[in-house]
Amino acid sequence: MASAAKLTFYCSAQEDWCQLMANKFQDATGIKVNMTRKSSGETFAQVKAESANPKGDVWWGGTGDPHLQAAEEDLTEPYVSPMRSELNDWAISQATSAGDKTIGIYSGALGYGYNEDLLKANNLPAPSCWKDLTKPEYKGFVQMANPNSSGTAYTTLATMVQLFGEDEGFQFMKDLHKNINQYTKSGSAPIKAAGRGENTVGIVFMHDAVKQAVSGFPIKVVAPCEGTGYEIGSMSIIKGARNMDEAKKFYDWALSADAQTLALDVKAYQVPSNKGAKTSPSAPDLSSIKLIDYDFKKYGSSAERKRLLKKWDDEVSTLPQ
Ligand code: S7P
Repeated sequence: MASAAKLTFYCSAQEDWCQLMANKFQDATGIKVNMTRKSSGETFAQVKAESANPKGDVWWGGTGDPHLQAAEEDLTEPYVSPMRSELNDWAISQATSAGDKTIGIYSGALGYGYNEDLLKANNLPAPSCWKDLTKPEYKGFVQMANPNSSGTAYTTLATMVQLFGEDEGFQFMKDLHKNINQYTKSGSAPIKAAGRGENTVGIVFMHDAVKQAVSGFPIKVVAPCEGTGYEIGSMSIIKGARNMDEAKKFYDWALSADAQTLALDVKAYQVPSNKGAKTSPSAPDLSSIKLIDYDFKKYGSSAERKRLLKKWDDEVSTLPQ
């Protein structure tokens, strides 16, 4: 008797979005989905650790840099989906730069958000630039994730190096470190904590801050004055996937306009890669934000990602606060 079709789905977007994608794909195809949610850097580490005996089939969501690193390290499988003609150019560039081993599924700008009530209660001025967050009055009021586990935080580190240059970018991270109250595992945790009133400023993707604001929390979203980096959230099929046909079915479905429009059901306000997918009026308008020309090829390369993370571990995380 043939066993039922199944898919092991590694997901690095928000938990509620991961769950929705798993359920809707299962409903649409009858393929039984087993989903695990982990942050981008953590999923990369898992895929690498399992490479001799792969357990996952498809990795959906999370920042593009670790997906590019996985492609370079030959941990993922090339695939050209028939859905590609429906996608924006930036999503296809992500694929072609990685030998078709990954593809863009959404895009979003980095920034931060703050809890307006807590800011007022602590007599703090409203920050509007990256450098504001290094001022002494914000000591203990800022939270970000650890760049080793989190794609959001690695994007932050790579953004500072590109925006200010390596020396000044690392100096920024060191100055910021003095004000950090906690490095979380997950990238969006700092703004969820701010929404709950347990933290004041969270360095996150702007869409993650918007989600808190539209959910009714007193969160103000900031596009920093100096300019900022952005992500191309990506998807990859894991090399040696045990359920390769199902992985390709999921991949094609996840690139469709209907599947990408599901994001709105969970207030995920990234820019979708399918040109026909719906966007929300609440979504940050990327064309009005000062974006750097983020070098995905360089900062998603294995050598550069490893180098920057080691330097952050050695020179920033070990400093006293
Ligand atoms: O789905 C929201 C989002 O911010 O989560 C992804 C993020 O990388 C996952 O969290 P980590 O920072 O912990 O890796 C982003 O790709 C995405 O936009």
